[in-house]
Amino acid sequence: MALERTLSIIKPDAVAKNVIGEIYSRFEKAGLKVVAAKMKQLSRKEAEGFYAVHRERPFFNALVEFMISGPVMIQALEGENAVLKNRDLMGATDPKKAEAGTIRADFADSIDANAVHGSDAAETAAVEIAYFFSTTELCPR
Ligand code: RTP
Ligand code: MG
Repeated sequence: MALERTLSIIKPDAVAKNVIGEIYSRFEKAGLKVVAAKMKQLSRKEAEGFYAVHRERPFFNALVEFMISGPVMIQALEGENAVLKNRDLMGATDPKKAEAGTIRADFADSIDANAVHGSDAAETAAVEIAYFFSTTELCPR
């Protein structure tokens, strides 16, 4: 088992629903620790840069518009197998397909407004954490 870090974003829909605490509680119950956090209104440039891998996808513009539609809560989480653990807590991208009891099943309304982001691999997690947090903003390992 590896102690890992992953990047999580509570998206504008979930922030607007006032469920930051409920989502943090799920991280805590699963043994994931918050090692950095900030609330932020993303600029268009920041959102486009963050989701740059999806630039050519048909949903890119809608995704960026949604991500800048209100403030987001961004956190780096640490724990055993943090990347996969967080993806399990999140559930499937489309909340209609998300397993009962997952964050997306419980709080998301659609594939566009789907409550949370989570890194999909350890390598992308490192890039995504560095995208939002400087080393001095992260708890030391
Ligand atoms: P995320 O990156 O936000 O954690 O979501 P994910 O890994 O579950 O899904 P990904 O394939 O990375 O897609 C990023 C976000 O784009 C939107 N999307 N829309 N309409 C569509 O077919 C579609 N596919 C993806 C979703 O909001 C997804 O979270
Ligand atoms: Mg993704």
